[in-house]
Amino acid sequence: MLFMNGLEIFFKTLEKEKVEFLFSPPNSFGKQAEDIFEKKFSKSKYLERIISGTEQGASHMADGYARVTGKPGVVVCDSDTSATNTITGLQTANMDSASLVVFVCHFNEDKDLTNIFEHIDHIGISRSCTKHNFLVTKISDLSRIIREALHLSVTGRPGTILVDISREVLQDKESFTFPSIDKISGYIVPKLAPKKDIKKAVKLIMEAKRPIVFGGGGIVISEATQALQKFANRLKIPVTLTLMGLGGYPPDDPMRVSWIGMHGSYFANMAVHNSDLVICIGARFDDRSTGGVFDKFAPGAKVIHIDIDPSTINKNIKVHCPVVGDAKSVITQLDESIPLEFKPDSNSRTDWFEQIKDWEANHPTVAIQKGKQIKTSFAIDTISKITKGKAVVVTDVGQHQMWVAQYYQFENPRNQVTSGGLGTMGFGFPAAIGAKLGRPRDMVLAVCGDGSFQMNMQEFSTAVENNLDLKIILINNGHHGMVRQWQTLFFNKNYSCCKFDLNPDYVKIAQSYGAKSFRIDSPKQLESSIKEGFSTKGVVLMEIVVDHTEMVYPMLTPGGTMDDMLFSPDDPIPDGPIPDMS
Ligand SMILES: Cc1ncc(C[n+]2csc(CCOP(=O)(O)OP(=O)(O)O)c2C)c(N)n1
Ligand SMILES: [Mg+2]
Repeated sequence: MLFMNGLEIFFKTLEKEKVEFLFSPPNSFGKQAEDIFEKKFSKSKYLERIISGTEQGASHMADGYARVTGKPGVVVCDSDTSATNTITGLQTANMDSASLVVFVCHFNEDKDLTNIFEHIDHIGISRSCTKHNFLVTKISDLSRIIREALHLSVTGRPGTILVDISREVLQDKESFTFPSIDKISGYIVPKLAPKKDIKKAVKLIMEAKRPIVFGGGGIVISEATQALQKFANRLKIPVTLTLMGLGGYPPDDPMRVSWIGMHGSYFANMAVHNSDLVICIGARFDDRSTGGVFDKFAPGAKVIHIDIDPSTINKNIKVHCPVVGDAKSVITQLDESIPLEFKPDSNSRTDWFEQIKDWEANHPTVAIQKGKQIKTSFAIDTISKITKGKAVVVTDVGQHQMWVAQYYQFENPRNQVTSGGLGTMGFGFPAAIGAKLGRPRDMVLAVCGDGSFQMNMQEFSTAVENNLDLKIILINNGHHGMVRQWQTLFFNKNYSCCKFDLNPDYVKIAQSYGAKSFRIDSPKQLESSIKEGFSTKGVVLMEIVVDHTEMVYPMLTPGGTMDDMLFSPDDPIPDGPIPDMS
């Protein structure tokens, strides 16, 4: 029998689970764990340590890795402020159903329940930003709990897990086993939906004249793209996507109808609003994708809601037909349950598609470059064309994020990485580092706002030290552009605190970390300069100086419904309370 101490069991279990990377800041293991790691695991083909600048950075890196690979991203940190710094990362990942596992190890003296210096209740703090959390107080539980944590993070609706491991456990000795975790008590992952729900959904689908699929991140997570293409093309059902669903359905498929939401396309929002059947798959009807006026959502439509997580159903929107199950399995069940000879009524479908085309013709989504200053929309459109929509694009939060969603034509699932649920500024750069580590052969771009970038730009050291071939597009509008947009539209142009009086020299900052960098400020040179940056090896920052007055349109009118959009500053703003921007 092989006796090991808890520290060894900890690393050994992660190694046997084939965890590729351990994300953590420097010195986070403490002396004894460093020694064990160095002696026994530093040559492992797994467990490569990625040293970040901060724990928040580490958690976004692990999150980015998880989103582009579908595997759990792992952070290891000490039990002090190291752990509290991961909370933003945990909530960011959890709101977007990303698989992040944070191991809080009491590497040094035990601060548990003693109320001494640096004592923290990790379980209490992390409860609301995790899918589940564990406190490990017995060494005999350690290996099993690690395995369960990793398993829980990627199964069902993926999410975040925090595991708090006491000092005693890490010091104790025990025989090492790699316990099986076939069943976790009380944890059921639905796959197939009950037949009666499928039957009800099938009836609604066969009767519908103006159906639409409202596809969310669940399509990407369950790898349902092909099943959905087959289903939608056969039954002639248009497919629109939420922000988190982008990449989940190809842009050139004949059924695709752009994307929906606050800055989604007019015609996609109109199609949802005027449909008679919304088939929501793996989305949660949040206010950014629906406008937030839940009682007036698609007023003439019945709603089928397919989701693996029953708690999302009937939360915001009253649903006529709930279907709990895995998106890909349920789409296949529906497809197989609709008789092969069934054909949707061709007149009503032709009218429906023509109507959507008319709406598109009224307000198409096109990027126009006018004037001497670069428009961000045009820059993103140019990048989409250069990369043919095939790059992994990781964004920060703000106007640039919305222009990426509008103009980057994501061809493939798991290629769009963005903080949709929490809107975490500072997410983009570290998440792009994790994404590049997870997908080393693919082109990875970080598209960052200048405000967001300043929140985590210390992570340059990780990108450069790991020789990543990572391209950073820094959109410099000298402002918190999204804040400025809201102040322009809704706060009488009271431009308070949105302009950077001191915007640093990003080219010099990048160079001081050993990255390559240059500035682009002329529309004429935009394309050639970006191509040059893309063909330069290593970490390359391209700072694009843009017109700070450009605004993201269209935009759902705050407090309005999905058919009520603004297209220019001249459009009248309705009276009434303005919802929160962030
Ligand atoms: C950590 C954090 N703080 C504040 C906000 C509120 N907020 C949302 S967008 C935004 C401005 C973003 O500025 P920038 O990164 O420069 O992007 P831009 O809008 O200019 O493209 C702010 C302050 C947030 N989402 N996250
Ligand atoms: Mg900005």
